[in-house]
Amino acid sequence: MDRDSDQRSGMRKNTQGGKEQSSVQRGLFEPPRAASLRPVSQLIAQAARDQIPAAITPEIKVRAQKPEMADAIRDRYNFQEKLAPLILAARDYTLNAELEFRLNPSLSSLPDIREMKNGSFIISHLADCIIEKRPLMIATDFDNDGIVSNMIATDILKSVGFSNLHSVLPIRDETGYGLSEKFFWKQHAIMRERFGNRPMSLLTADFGTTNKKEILQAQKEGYWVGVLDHHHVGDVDCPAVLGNPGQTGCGFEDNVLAANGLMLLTMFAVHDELKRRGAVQESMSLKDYLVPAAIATIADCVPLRGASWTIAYHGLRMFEDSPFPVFQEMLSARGVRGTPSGSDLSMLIAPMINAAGRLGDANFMIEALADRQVLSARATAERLLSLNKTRQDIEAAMLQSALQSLPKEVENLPRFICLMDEAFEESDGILSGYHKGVVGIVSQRLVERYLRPVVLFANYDGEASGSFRTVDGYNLIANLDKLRKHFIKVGGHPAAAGGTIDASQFSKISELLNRSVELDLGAQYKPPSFHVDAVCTLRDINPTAVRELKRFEPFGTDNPEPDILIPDLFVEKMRIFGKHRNNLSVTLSDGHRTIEAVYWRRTDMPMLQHNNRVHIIGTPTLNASGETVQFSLKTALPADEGVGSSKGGRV
Ligand SMILES: [Mn+2]
Repeated sequence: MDRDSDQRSGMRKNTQGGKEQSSVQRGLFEPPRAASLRPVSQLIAQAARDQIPAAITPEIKVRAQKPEMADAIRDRYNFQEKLAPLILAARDYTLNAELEFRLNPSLSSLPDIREMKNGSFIISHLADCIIEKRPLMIATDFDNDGIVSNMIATDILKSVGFSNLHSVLPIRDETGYGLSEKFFWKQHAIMRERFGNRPMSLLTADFGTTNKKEILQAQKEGYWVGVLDHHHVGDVDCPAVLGNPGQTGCGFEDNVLAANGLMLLTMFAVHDELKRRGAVQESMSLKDYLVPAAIATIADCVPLRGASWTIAYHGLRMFEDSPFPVFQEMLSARGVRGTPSGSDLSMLIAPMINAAGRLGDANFMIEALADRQVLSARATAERLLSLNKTRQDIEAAMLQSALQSLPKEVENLPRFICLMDEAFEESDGILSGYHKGVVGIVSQRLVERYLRPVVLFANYDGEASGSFRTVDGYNLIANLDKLRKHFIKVGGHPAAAGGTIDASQFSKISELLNRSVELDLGAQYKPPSFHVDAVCTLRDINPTAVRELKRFEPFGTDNPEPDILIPDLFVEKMRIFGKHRNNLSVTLSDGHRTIEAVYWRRTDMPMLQHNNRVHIIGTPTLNASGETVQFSLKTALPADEGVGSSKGGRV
């Protein structure tokens, strides 16, 4: 599962330089222009090109405000301004251990992986392998979580002098996702070539839970197989030594860790075990790996609580002390200097790491992320920047094409948006079709816009790979599990999943998916609720107040970005910016102060018209200098409209 993003660094350049002057002259509401593109279906007339259903506004609810608790939090934790304490109090934090853990999680609170079911078996087996120099293959997913899992394991095993190691990621276009049979046989041949007929081990991470057939095959070839995974277990019995907190009788750390966190704790424990057995002398610093682990943890959208929170919190704060310069170089390549924010990790760096596996062979990343040389790390960052740009171009073209293939009126949108197109193709600079490495991101964009579950399938020669995303209230993997027999394969998490179908079954499957949404969420469409943490004025949103929000960064699942409602502002100016002309910048005023708000990847907000009075909802952030407050806009409402409170009243 992963989350990807966009051109935030573009904001920093464009909002300060004179570069966007030209876009103002080109006209305000020019439709976003993707790289050259072609409609999904030739049946869609050119004239209808930009008639796409309007974005849906969620139902806005303001959380009950608790000013007294906010004051208590402010005093106890020395906040200067009231904004952060107000938000924490509205989120039901009180002066208890939960708040203490949110604001000061201790690294010593990280759990011992031996408490995980099969944790001790995996650790002692790996320690045996290393001491006896037995060949070991580590195979992980090609997304951020999988790449970082492999990088951590490989770097630590190298540091203890273990060389009988084959670290590998699948290549999407060659063997597809995960531990496929094709992938296993290919890697097995490499292992045989290198190590002959010696007994071998295979450790997978971020996949493996559902690969019963392939694991049995590997065991038949003499492998010991261990799996570190957090994907949905379902009712397939995994014949490997399974380290998956989601399995029956486990629940390790409340199942919040992504594969990279499981791998980090495992390798730390293996190192410990080697030391205990006298095989290594020096200690290992777990802290060295917290930066990549934090990025992959946030990118994988796991709940940011328990050990996931400890990793994400400390990784963000250790950024400048990382022994691996590539992360700093990636940030520089995106135009950001100095200490990153949590969203710099998720919106700028994580997509660059993901781009490699989306578009091709990401195997170079296992070593490139662990590179300790600045110059070569800089070259890696440049390479990833360029891959990410290509991914953005493909995404923009696919999104445009997907939008045009939807019914024109929002009332006619299906409850579960299911789209399929032919495999992605580029010829003479024209991008067409769906790229199977990018379908997930575009599904996510459609979820954000239409607030309902979405799947996009890319049809490669009759077999279509799909990526599912959803909204709160509709559990993907639970519902897909019930439709399992209609899929060639399917797996994932409650909020994101992947599946392969026979393309001829597409209509049937979309019908079944639509029916399952109606069963779950009712026959009538209701937009999901959006919770506002606090109602503030422009005066409350000063740089100190916004800086204090950083005390509970990074934001993500279970620790959402602070969402604030600022009532009654006038729209002063607007402009569209960005390479794909898909971001909208708005200057708003309360008559005394102004604020610049940015609507990322969207330009259609009918409320935002010159001189309109609006309530805005979104997240305040600081610009690069840290002195100016900007506002990342989620939505805007006409100022004469009241807003519901979480308790049912109006404010
Ligand atoms: Mn994962």
